[in-house]
Amino acid sequence: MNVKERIELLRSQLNHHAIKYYVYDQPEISDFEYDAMFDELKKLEEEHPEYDSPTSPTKRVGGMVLEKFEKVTHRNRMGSLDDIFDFDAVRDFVNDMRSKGAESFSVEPKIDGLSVCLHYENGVFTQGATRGDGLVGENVTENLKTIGSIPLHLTSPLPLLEVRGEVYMPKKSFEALNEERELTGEALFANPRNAAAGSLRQLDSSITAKRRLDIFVFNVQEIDGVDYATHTASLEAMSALGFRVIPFIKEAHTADEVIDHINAIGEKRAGLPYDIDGVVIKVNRLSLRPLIGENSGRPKWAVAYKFPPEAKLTKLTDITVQVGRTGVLTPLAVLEPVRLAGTTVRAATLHNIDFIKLKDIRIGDTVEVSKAGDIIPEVRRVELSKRPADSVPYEMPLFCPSCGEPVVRDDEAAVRCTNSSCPAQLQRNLIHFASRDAMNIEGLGPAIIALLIENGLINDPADIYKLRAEDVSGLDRMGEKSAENLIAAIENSKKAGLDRLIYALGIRNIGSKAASSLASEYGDIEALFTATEEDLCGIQDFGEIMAECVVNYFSHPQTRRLIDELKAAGVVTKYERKTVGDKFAGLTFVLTGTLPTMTRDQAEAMIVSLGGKASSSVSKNTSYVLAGEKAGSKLTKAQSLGVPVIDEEEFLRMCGKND
Ligand code: 0OX
Repeated sequence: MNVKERIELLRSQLNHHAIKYYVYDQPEISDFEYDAMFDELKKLEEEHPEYDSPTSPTKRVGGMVLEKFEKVTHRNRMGSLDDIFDFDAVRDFVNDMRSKGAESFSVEPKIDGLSVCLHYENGVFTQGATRGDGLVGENVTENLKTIGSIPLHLTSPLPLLEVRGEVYMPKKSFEALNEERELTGEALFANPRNAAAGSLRQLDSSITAKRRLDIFVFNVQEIDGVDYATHTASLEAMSALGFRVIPFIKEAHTADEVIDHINAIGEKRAGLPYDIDGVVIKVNRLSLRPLIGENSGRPKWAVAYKFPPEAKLTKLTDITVQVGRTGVLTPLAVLEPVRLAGTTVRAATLHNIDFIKLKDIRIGDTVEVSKAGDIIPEVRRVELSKRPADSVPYEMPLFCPSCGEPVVRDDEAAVRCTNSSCPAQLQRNLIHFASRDAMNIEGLGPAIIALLIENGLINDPADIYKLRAEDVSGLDRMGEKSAENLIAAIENSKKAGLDRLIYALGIRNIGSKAASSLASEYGDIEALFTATEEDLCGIQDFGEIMAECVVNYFSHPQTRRLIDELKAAGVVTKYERKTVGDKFAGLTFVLTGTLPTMTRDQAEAMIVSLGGKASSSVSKNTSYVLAGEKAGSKLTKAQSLGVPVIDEEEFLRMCGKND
């Protein structure tokens, strides 16, 4: 057997075993044997790049890094379903469909993930795309290849096949991923669906490969050369072709049978290793679909019955009040712990006093809690029959629970502590001021800030710049070295720049993007003291509320004092365009592939700092394409347009780093 034949044999055996393992859960060989075949194939492919194939099983580990996802116009519209919420609506749907000739229905779980379509030519997986708006989605082929249960080669070489399915993250993988992210300090995903969507939209497919996604196929979008009479028959055929097909699908003939199966699926729901949020009911006979038709992309021959959110009764033992950064007091229900949709719920937000009054929620009540969108716990209603006789309506505290100063009620439902030096507010303000996207003072986290406030060392952000190493080193758990490091970080933050400073001030409704716009438009913090709402509304993406918040903030005498003190401490309050030279003035660079020593951000920062521009697409106006390993289509385009292509070494020379 020659090398080419050996490679082909290994590929076809690995494809066969992947289907047995991932799709049918019936492995025929051990992991060890699979790995040995995989390693042999990988080695042969490395030695013989001439036999490379985009659908080799070795491509499943990812590694292709894209600049952005290409848009894909779907051959077949990826319609969305109308939702229904009760069994009367199920009966109406069944009766309506019967009047249009339907004699049977398929009933299947609705997987809570994201919809994709998979395109096969001559049995080979050629393209996979997200649903997008149903007409145009994104090409996520490389990422989909990392999902073991998506066959790269079908068991039969059909000329053309397009199927649709739901990509999801199993509950266990979701929990493990979030645990890992908690350890590394990354933001947690709210639910498995968001985690699956975030994972499938990674430009680096090796990240997707690590995320353990899976798929269930639930519809044949297009097929050449074969006709199936029913949806259930088409899915059986898809299973034989190597797809992992939606489970617990059942054919039902009457509304009662449909409802029985909805209930049966509902009973399985909590025990399933993945999330489902309802049941899809489809007219089973495929020839009826075009006759029944659709309503702007919503098929009339199918509906999604959505499960009611899980709700449980529990006792509300207390109402506590939190003071936010802007002084708003938020009431929080303290609950007797209760298991809900996979987690233990101990507290739920009560939003504001109007919410409490509307539902007449009282301490000691038994309340029904559910998870809104199955994520955030919410008090839905009070079980009045269980209300203690001596209960009294709840009133918000008249004094701030943190500083004891009187609170005021806004025209909105919000109750606010207006004491600008309230410790709870002050602490949150300072945490924000020092945070990474604001002044980025490394080492000045919540614990140290709390200590500094407790010890009377800081009362406002300007006090940070008055700290000396000896003040800090005396604090609990603070050695001399860490004190010095902290003072150095504080010193360094003075140069953070006007954009970060404005964001750090914590002006209501001004996020980091708005702060950047203010910095570049006004150039100097002083100019903001005289800016009018009218001027501010002229800034792109600025609305009246934002403008009002800025004017209001800069009209306070405390703001004047704070800014004067920050200036006196040497904090930069003028906008400095971050350039250190103009070598690259007028030049546009496009980056592609992975550079040997620099990250993309570093290279882009260097280009901008030397007065150049970094762009994402190659055109005849591109001055240079900076290409690294695995450079993609941009490199080809640069070559075809005659744009000079440089590598990292050349680039560093141009920057003046290598001479
Ligand atoms: C699901 C799911 C979604 C799409 C094509 C015909 C109607 N999330 O599990 N959609 C459909 O069917 C739609 N079926 C499903 N099982």
